[in-house]
Amino acid sequence: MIKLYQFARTWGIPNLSVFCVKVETYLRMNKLPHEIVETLPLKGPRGKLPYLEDEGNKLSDSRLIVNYLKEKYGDTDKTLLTPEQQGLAKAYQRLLEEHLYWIGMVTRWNYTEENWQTNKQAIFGGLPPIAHDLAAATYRVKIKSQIKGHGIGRLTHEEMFELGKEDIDSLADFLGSKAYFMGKQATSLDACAYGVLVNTLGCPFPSPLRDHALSKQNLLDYCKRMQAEFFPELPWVG
Ligand SMILES: N[C@@H](CCC(=O)N[C@@H](CS)C(=O)NCC(=O)O)C(=O)O
Repeated sequence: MIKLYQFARTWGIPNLSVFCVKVETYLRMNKLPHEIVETLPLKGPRGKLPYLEDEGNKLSDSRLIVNYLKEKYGDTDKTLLTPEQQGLAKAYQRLLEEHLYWIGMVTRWNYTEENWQTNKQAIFGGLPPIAHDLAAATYRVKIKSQIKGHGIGRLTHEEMFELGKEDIDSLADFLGSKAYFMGKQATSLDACAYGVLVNTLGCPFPSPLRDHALSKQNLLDYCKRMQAEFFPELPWVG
């Protein structure tokens, strides 16, 4: 049985990590039986979550995990999408994971004190009190350095949110009135898009990015639809 290692569920959404949501959604979308193991990133092969075990194979990085699952259990994207559509879907995946994701990271780790406390409690709240503060402070230094290394952390918040709003506009325009990002059927891009969008729209992190995303009714409806379809046990909280 496939084992998916990820953060504990919180806030009424599948996961506080966009990459964990992506893999779990992909598994459910493709009806691949699996069990969930709750853990923290340090235990992962690359020090990050999610990671996955399957028949003696231990994989980390959601992109490589999805590639592995496609190769081993079948790739419905290939049957549903033309090569041109596959290229477009890949480009959107990169927008979501390599750009918009990082704006979400700043919003949680280095924006307002209120957001930081919410983030800290969700990730480290399960640890004993002394370990809790120490682990949170150590990780915060590490993530702030990642944010700076990426480059997004070198912009002002105002500049960064302007770029994030462009991403949201692009996603809202591209989705339009379609049921899923690539048309009438869900593809792996939806696993990824839902992961990022539910972590923007469905979480308690006030920001200009979330306000802008909430103003896009089609993105909000999409998130609610995806959650009802693939996580029916989690009623939308928002
Ligand atoms: N490219 C990786 C990114 C995974 C990732 O950054 N996971 C975060 C949680 S969202 C993590 O575990 N971070 C811990 C760290 O950087 O120390 C993937 O697609 O899986």
